[in-house]
Amino acid sequence: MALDLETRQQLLDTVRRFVSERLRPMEAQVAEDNAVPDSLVDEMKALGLFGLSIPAEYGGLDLNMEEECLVGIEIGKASPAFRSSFGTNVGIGSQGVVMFGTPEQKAKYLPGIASGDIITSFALTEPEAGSDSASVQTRAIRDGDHYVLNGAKRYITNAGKASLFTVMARSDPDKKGGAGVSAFLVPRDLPGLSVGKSEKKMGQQGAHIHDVIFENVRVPVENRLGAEGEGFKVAMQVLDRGRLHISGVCVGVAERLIADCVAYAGERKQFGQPIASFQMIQAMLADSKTEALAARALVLETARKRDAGENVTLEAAAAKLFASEMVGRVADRAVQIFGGAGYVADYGIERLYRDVRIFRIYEGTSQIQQVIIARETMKRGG
Ligand code: COS
Repeated sequence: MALDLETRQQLLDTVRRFVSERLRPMEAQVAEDNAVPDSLVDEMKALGLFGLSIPAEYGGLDLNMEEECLVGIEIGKASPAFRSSFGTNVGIGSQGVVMFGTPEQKAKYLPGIASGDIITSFALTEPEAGSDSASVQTRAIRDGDHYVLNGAKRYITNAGKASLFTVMARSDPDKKGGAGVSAFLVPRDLPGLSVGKSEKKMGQQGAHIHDVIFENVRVPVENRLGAEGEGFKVAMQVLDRGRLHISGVCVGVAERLIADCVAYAGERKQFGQPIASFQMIQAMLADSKTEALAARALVLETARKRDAGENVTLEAAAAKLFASEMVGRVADRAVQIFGGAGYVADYGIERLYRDVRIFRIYEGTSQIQQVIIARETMKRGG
């Protein structure tokens, strides 16, 4: 159920204050240390950020998609590494349980996910199954009242801290593609599950991705999420939703970069005047602002459609495609407007330029979004 407008405003004001007073001053330090301090994570927990999307009966804030995207926009104004601390709990790590979990699974896991006591990860990608995610090779062989999991997952966000994984694995080797895949809730402490090192990345230092290895991990049948063979559809519906959330974050980063550019262009003087007075700088600002406004409108309109019960597979893919490409262009223009200062580390612009690059890749590359948009458009007849 939607929040009343006053409560919504209060929530957004609180998040805005948290971003400007607590997160932004820590950005450079977090990037340097490649770690978000536990004390800040505790503050995020206290604000309810881990439970934005979890129903109220399980202790979450129960936001609808529009509200979640609005929070995502505000959070996007701080380094995206911060969001990653709670991003899997709000999105791909929890929504399988919210949408497809049994009452027992929900009661067991959602309260801990909402409070942040349980950190979650979504384990779909494998070395040989990236964009072609239906071809997962991790096996789940039924053995009495267990499934035995064997295989390896790659680039799994928050795996280092996760205590609960949503794992897509092939339960029927005779079925090709998504049809043979099931989803499982796999607690980290099951014997045979191990997590690899944190990968060195281009950006978003402070957020971590790891391999996850399964060697004869015995998962109780009651931990299967959805019916056997339905795991790929679980993953796709979780991603439909996740893509919308990410799009909101892209809008937030873009709005922040535009504000940073306006401030800098007003101060920086060349040829005896602030560079903001030059039309070529203004043109870059105008393009960035126009594109950010368009992305904001697309994201929020799609979120409202989803809240109204419409299928938004196409629109969520379009929002992800447009918003992630848009923030890449905005970040590129920001480096240009800042000039040399955009290229050196002190101003943080080059850091954001690197940080936003992953938005065009994870939760489905731009090219996969194009595939989805084209297919759905043809399915709908236009
Ligand atoms: N919602 C519900 N069901 C969906 C769905 C969705 N969004 N997308 C696909 N499905 C269903 C299809 O309807 C189909 O069901 P039937 O077999 O009953 O007809 C089944 O799933 C297989 O779908 P499809 O034939 O479209 O699978 P493909 O392998 O051709 O393509 C893409 C699927 C490419 C769209 C998918 O693999 C994908 O999104 N890849 C990117 C993965 C990704 O985002 N990875 C990031 C890692 S997670 S951070």
